[in-house]
Amino acid sequence: MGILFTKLFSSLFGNKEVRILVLGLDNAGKTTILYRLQMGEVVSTIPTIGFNVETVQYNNIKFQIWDLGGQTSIRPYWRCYFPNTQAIVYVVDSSDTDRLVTAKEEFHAILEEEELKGALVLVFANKQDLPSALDAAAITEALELHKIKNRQWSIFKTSAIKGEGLFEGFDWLSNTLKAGGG
Ligand SMILES: Nc1nc2c(ncn2[C@@H]2O[C@H](COP(=O)(O)OP(=O)(O)OP(=O)(O)O)[C@@H](O)[C@H]2O)c(=O)[nH]1
Ligand SMILES: [Mg+2]
Repeated sequence: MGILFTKLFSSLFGNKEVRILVLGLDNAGKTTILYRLQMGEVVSTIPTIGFNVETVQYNNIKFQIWDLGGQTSIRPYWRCYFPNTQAIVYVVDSSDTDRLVTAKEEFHAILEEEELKGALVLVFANKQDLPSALDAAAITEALELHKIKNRQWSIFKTSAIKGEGLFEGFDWLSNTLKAGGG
């Protein structure tokens, strides 16, 4: 009864809690994004071995954000974090054209995972401040986003360094979650 009441209470007053995973190749900007969202500033990062986790309150939703290391040798451990995930934020370095095929392959492998079947997908085409960055249409094509079936997804251009695009992405995520997705 107590738990039921608490759940009812928090759904009425919007304290929804959502677990999200931030995935993507190493150097994509995942940790920079996490701390930009949490603290509103750019922190200097080192490659993540393992994970960082922070809670960010946004739009009446408490996002528990898991930022996982993206190096080749660490990627196999991503799956340990898959259960109970409502949304995936997939971060791409839009200037790293040499590795877009790898980014696409890892992305589609994630989409195949049974445990992530119900998760919403938000793609961040990051590092838009760099002159060599591909735009959202090019990243959409490179990642073959239009092949996604039976799942809500969206892509946003971001610059974690400048703090651009991140909240637009989280607006989409919170609106889609509130509308019953994920
Ligand atoms: N120019 C530019 N650089 C960025 C941006 N976002 C991140 N970076 C830089 O890219 C480098 C890698 O950023 P991280 O956030 O550590 O990358 P990561 O995805 O967490 O990498 P792993 O932890 O190894 O998986 C750092 O030097 C960041 O400052 C961006 O929007 N623009
Ligand atoms: Mg990192």
